[in-house]
Amino acid sequence: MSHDTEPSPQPPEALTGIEVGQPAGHAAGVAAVASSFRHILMRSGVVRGVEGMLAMNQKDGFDCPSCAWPDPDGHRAAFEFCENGAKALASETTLARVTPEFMAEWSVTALAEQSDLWLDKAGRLCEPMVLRPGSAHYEAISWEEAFGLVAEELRLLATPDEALFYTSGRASNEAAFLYQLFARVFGTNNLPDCSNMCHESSGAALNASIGVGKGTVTLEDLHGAETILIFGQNPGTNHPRMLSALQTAVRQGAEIIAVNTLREAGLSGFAHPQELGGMLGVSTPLATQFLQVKPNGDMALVRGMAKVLLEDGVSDEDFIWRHTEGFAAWEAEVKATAWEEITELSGIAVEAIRLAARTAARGARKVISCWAMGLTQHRNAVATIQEVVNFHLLLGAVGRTAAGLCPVRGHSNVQGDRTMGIFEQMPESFHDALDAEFGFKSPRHHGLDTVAGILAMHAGKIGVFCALGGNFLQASPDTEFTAAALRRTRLTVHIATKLNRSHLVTGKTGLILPCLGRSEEDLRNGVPQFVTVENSMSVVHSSQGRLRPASPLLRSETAIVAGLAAAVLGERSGVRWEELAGEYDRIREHIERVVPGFTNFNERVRQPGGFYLPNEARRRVWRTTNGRAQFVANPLSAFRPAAGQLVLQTFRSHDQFNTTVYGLNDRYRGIGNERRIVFMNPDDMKERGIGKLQPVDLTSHWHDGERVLRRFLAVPYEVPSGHCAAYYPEANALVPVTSVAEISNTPTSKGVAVTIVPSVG
Ligand SMILES: Nc1nc2c(c(=O)[nH]1)N[C@H]1C(S)=C(S)[C@@H](COP(=O)(O)OP(=O)(O)OC[C@H]3O[C@@H](n4cnc5c(=O)[nH]c(N)nc54)[C@H](O)[C@@H]3O)O[C@H]1N2
Ligand SMILES: Nc1nc2c(c(=O)[nH]1)N[C@H]1C(S)=C(S)[C@@H](COP(=O)(O)OP(=O)(O)OC[C@H]3O[C@@H](n4cnc5c(=O)[nH]c(N)nc54)[C@H](O)[C@@H]3O)O[C@H]1N2
Ligand SMILES: [Mo]
Repeated sequence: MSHDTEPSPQPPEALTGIEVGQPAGHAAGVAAVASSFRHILMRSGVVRGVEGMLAMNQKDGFDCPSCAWPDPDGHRAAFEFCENGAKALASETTLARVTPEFMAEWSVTALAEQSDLWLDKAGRLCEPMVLRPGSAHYEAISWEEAFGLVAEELRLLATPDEALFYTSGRASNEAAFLYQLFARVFGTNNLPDCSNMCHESSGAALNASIGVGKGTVTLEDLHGAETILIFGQNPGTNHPRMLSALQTAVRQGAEIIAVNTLREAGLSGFAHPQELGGMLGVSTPLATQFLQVKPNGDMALVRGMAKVLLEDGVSDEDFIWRHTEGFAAWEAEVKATAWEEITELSGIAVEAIRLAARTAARGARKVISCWAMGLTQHRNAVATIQEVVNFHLLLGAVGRTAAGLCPVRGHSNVQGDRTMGIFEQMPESFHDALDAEFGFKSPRHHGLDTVAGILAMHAGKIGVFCALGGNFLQASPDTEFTAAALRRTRLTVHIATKLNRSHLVTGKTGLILPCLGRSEEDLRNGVPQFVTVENSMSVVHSSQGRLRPASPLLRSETAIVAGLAAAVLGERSGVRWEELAGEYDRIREHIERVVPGFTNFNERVRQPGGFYLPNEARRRVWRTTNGRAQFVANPLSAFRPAAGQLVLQTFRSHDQFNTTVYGLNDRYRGIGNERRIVFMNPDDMKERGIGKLQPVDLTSHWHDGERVLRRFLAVPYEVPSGHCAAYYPEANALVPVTSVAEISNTPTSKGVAVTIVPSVG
């Protein structure tokens, strides 16, 4: 490494002055409205901010760059967004700029000493910039020279598999489709993505169980459900618009059962910020049953619920007979599981498990299960999700109106990117269609996912790392290890809107290629283009930015990918890259012929609101190996660390979008002005001689050694004894890179064994 001092991969350790109050009893209300406007007005200015807010999530506007929750099919409010969507928009439409002059002033080492919040506030990236070998500063570079540099480095590789092409889930369908095509024509399936760290476990579980890796319900289904189970999810913060859907369901008689290790505000109640009562703080109670599970106790809980129904003799025999396989083996497994084991692992009493199971089995058994990272980021995540599916199959609650499975996605287009082929192991049928369309032979051997990619970089096997969005360093586990891995490459390339820590920990050479954001107008040859995205419920719709770009030198993601591909592949491919990037309809014509479900794509996506992709499991057609939905009999498990250790989960505050930190508050949990904290059970604190707000050191334990984070503040909180929680990305350094979920290879960000002791000095 040629820089004088290596920039630190960690944010600085300074504490900022914590304020601790009471956790909130419900989400949203007028505080959410006030917070939305504060963020927008402070960062984007009045005109740009309000213009942006009026176009967001409208049928002719752009898709909110925050989460993947769907928009209503019918009527939409004038402001169809939430507090955190407003923060995402404010961050994108900020008036601050990161220019070459800014970079001349700030060395990479000096930038690395700033916090993630500071880096985001530095503003929008304005023109391509390069960090040359041995240089301490980024400097301007022309687009053509930048593309040439990437081409040169890629040509130097011994094999195409020495390149890694990462994608974050905000990329549009069009950009993602071109990007995977570029990687595959180049000759590799090394297409890791953020999904590898997110809902990969859901995809793996659902594919094996019901033959499709996506959810099976629509917003209408949710409105009509009788029972909604919400596992391991904090919708008040991460999917605020889900709360309006839950409110509608509750008003129509649904009962909500929340399963979480913490009593999150958004699960308890919701004051709709766009209703008068809500503004005044009148909240609709949401969950009527709150099951505070032990960390990773969900599989035991769901098994218990199934055991209750089997003991009650409740099942949908006809459905099981016609549609499923494996029932007998699973039934035997459930019956053989002792109640003591179930209550011990779940931490929930038999009576509460009975009530939950019988609630789900009442009425017409219109049951929907929603889940997010509290299930997917554990060692046995795939088995846990399959137990949820088993429970639904028992009740015949899949592929029926108002019943089904609902993995709630994170990034606004993470599901679409996968549909477009961003995956290191796409099925044979996709490759065949791609090859036929473009007249080449795509590589068939599987590529590297995120964790495998980090290990390969660390072993010196990767020369070029390229990222379409995201913040790979801060999103990945094991921050120090991942930093060392990135530094072993020759070139790191980031197509990005905002400066982040991944841009400061580079290969020998580092490149930043700045792109347009969702909210901005994308003119190609003078004609405004739109892109498309797919939400969490498989609706594909258009997204068209309206605002003036942050800088005239920005290019769209699609144009940048095409530019890279043209420079790298030139005559080698028959693909007319520049022509495709000149008119996105042409890209969509290719998508239509390669990806199932996109017939008449250009026409249908121009219909207001877009269209639903076909989902065969919804129609009870099962694309599994034997054409039936599978009961999968996994042995019961739960992650239990050694004596004296606690299970740490790393989660989001209310003031962040993944690695982008908008502020230092976590309003619903009563935290002000600090992120370096660990939420602990008061008894666990007492046992360790730790007082309120005392600085503590956290050590994670793994077979390859220990990882330590110093000087976090201990906050007493209502977490089950044996559990604790700290914020992502600050705590990522504790997550061992090889601690992953079985099958899905997802880092176990919600299940890390730690010890906590008072800091000395
Ligand atoms: N504003 C905002 N919106 C976002 C994001 C953001 O950062 N900010 N991120 C987006 C992305 S990419 C994603 S994937 C989603 C993430 O959405 P969430 O999954 O809601 O995100 P987390 O903050 O990781 O919250 C995990 C929840 O699971 C609970 N939990 C932890 N362990 C367990 C367990 O073992 N069992 C159970 N039952 N519960 C457990 C935690 O207490 C917490 O409530 O949100 C998306 N939307
Ligand atoms: N410990 C721990 N680690 C986790 C998680 C956890 O719960 N705990 N969650 C995991 C999850 S669920 C996910 S999804 C990943 C997220 O991983 P990533 O998707 O890699 O991370 P983000 O923070 O969403 O990426 C933010 C960056 O994206 C860029 N960006 C923003 N908008 C755009 C755009 O429109 N185009 C382009 N090209 N770039 C843009 C900006 O430069 C910004 O800094 O992190 C994972 N990591
Ligand atoms: Mo995610």
